[in-house]
Amino acid sequence: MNADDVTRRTFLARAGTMTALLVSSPWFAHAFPAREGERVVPFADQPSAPPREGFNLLRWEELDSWITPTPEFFRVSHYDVPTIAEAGWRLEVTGLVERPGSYTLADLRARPRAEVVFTVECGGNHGFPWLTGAIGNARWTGTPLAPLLQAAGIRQNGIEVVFFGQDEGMETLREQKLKQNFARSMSVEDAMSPANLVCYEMNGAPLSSPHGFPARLIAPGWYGVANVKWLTRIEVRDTRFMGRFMARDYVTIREEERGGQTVAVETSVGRARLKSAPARVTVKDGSHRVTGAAWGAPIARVEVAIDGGAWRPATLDPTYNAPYAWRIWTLDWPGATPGEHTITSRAIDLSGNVQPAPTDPLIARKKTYWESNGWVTRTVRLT
Ligand SMILES: Nc1nc2c(c(=O)[nH]1)N[C@H]1C(S)=C(S)[C@@H](COP(=O)(O)O)O[C@H]1N2
Ligand SMILES: [Mo]
Repeated sequence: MNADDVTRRTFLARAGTMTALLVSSPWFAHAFPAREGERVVPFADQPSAPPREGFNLLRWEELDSWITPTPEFFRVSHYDVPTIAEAGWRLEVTGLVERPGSYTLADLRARPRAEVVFTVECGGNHGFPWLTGAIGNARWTGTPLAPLLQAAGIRQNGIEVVFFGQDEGMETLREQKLKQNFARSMSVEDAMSPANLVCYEMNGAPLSSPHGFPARLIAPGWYGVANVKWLTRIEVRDTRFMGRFMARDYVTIREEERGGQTVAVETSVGRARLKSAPARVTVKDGSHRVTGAAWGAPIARVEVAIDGGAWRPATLDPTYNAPYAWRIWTLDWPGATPGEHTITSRAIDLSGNVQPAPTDPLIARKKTYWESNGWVTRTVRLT
């Protein structure tokens, strides 16, 4: 081996390390266009402090990348955060199936790989003044769920697929204290969606404990709560599942009219809803720009109203466009005057649905904080 070879090998090794670094920090390559030297004008209406630490909520003004870096990704855990050792862990596929399955992490990794860029939003986001940053966009990798269910063979009478997490807590049910695991369910049809993944990687690295190591469900197009972390068991049943996070918590109550009567309708939080929000206002050489995000459905357009005025069309970022990921948008705001201004955004999806106004019965007649997908208005004070 000569010196040139050594240099070349060292170079290749270094290049390899560089590539590995870039690949393991995918958000590095996902900064969306910003004007060089622009300055962020902080919103005047900052969210209040969360009642407890640990949510790691998105700070909208810091949004500068399509992919949310994992350390900045919000976290919600309703019970404990279990630390699971890979060695003893298995994912069971059980219940009304012909061939129950039991998979190690290596088994799952050996199966076909698929990935999806999916914006996860907590169903409670924007439901409280302190909860406005329970959202993030990541690249999720795993193995498709449907073939796992097919391999198990769902029996004729199976109608419901329940996803159990390892985390557990004591629940008071009809005056009895009983232990339960976090669990969510879907109809067999919804569970069989080709988009669903049994996910083991987030942003190119194994899932971290707070985000569900060793494996979690990733259900693109559904609110955060459906994406069960620390998966241990997938169980097919012949009755609707009525666990806390399906039927008691994460339940929206809305008043509706039925034959001249007002009725309070309760529905389980499930599929994501069309939504958008202004993320940041920037200024460069006296010219202002609003940047934001839109998600929850394939986005056709976003419109922005300044001080409650006419809707102005925003420009959708042409670079990053994936069916389950948020779409970044910008609106140039020339001639912005000093003083206080409000900025409101609304998204329109490909089917023509419009993100609801606060006065829309969907929002105005909602009695609970879940599914708060109405227009988001932010305030800035310009000098
Ligand atoms: N096992 C389990 N899965 C869970 C939860 C939980 O408490 N336990 N929280 C859910 C809720 S309410 C949300 S919003 C998302 C948040 O995912 P993240 O913590 O990875 O951001 O996880 C969901 N999956
Ligand atoms: Mo959530």
